[in-house]
Amino acid sequence: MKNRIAALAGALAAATFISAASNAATLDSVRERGFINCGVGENFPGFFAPDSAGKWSGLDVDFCRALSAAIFKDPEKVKYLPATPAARFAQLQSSQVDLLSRSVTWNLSRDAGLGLSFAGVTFFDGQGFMVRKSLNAKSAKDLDGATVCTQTGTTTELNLADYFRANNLKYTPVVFETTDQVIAAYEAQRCDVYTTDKSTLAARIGKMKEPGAHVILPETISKAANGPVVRQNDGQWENIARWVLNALIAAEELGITAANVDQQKASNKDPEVRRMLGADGELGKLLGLDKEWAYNVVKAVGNYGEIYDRNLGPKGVVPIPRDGLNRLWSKGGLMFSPSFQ
Ligand SMILES: N[C@@H](CCC(=O)N[C@@H](CS)C(=O)NCC(=O)O)C(=O)O
Repeated sequence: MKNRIAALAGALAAATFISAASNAATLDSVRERGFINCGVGENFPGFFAPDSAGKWSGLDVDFCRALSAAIFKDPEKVKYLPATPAARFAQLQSSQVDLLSRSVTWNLSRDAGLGLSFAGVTFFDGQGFMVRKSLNAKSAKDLDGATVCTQTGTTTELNLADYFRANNLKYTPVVFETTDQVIAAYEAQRCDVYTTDKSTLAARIGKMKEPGAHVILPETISKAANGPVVRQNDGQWENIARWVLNALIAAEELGITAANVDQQKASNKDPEVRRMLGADGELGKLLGLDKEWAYNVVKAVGNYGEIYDRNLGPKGVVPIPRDGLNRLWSKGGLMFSPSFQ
């Protein structure tokens, strides 16, 4: 506990120092450098993972590719820098990366306590529990007295404590720094339960040594709004990240895809589409970008729905049905973009 308080105090001190010391124009340094430093995690297929040639892909990776297209007209001007969940905020605060795009859950203490700003939500998730079937647990309420493996520096750890406390259940946490360590410990039966965001559980269950021996319990114990995060000291960069995400969502709402964006730009008469794609007006200027920034985003990576399908759709590496909060607002979900006016 003492260590954790010291770590939080350190992080807060670092954040204060950064806000006071610089009003960094991140866009300028990114342009000068010629690429974005995108903070990701080590390996989370469907969201961020390198292949054997070191090429990164995933939903969170596609967000950095979209940002790169908005700035450089090229989605590949990105360097991916992995860090563990415990190390990621210091990585951003100390400017080793320009943003984190890697399943970071938005909460008050991160938003207001670490000198950071969340640009929006790329994936709505929630925490769950995986157990061996032989444990015979049908519900999280059956886990009284369990040992639970989880990852340090995460909201997972905090939600776990909250849930067991709220339900008057006892547990013993077994905590590791990386996902691979957590899974190895769970597979070696050092704990009864593996807990993290349900998307990760879904991604991992099929890759266990004996996939059929495990089950994900029905409860979802948290609201995890995960999205890109930037430092709080640079409003322009924050706006760019926010509006690149909005452009991805708005493009899906408006039926604009990578395949039809040229035709939409040339012939769609809808004033919002024309402003967004740079056929009319100068919205890009307000972000420090050129007229065609959003056109370049959609042309390079597609809209939010296309990104979702590529990574998490039936043919993606980790199929996660898009049947809940991650749908567009018009289809009963929470994905919504303010207007391009
Ligand atoms: N979303 C939670 C959990 C984050 C988390 O545990 N992320 C895992 C995957 S869900 C991760 O980054 N794993 C890759 C790694 O260990 O580098 C948070 O923001 O605290």
